[in-house]
Amino acid sequence: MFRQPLPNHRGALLALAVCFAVSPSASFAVDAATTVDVSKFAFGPKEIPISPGSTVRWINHDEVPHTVASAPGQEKVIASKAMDTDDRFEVTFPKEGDYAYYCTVHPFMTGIVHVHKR
Ligand SMILES: [Cu+2]
Repeated sequence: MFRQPLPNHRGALLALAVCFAVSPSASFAVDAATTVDVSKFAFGPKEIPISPGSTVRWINHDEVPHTVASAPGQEKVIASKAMDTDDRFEVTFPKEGDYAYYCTVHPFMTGIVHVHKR
């Protein structure tokens, strides 16, 4: 039958309220996705600084497919499929850290996402 999802939902709301109460200056940007252009076999900008909870959007402008993948040895936070021309791929980064990534088709293409509170 129909199960009420209320308790979980309530918990999430409470957690959100607590966040706001504890750090009123924290930025809860609403879809302020930072765009990285994949163009001429490079990520631009190569390094991007964002706040925790922000989203990065990669857009492939090249005529060849590229991927976006966490660098070897890194937690696999970033893992796109092959992106054709004009394809987009997004990742939201909830945790602080430096996320190095590369294109698995062209490993010389590298970039890094710096997720830090500011
Ligand atoms: Cu590539």
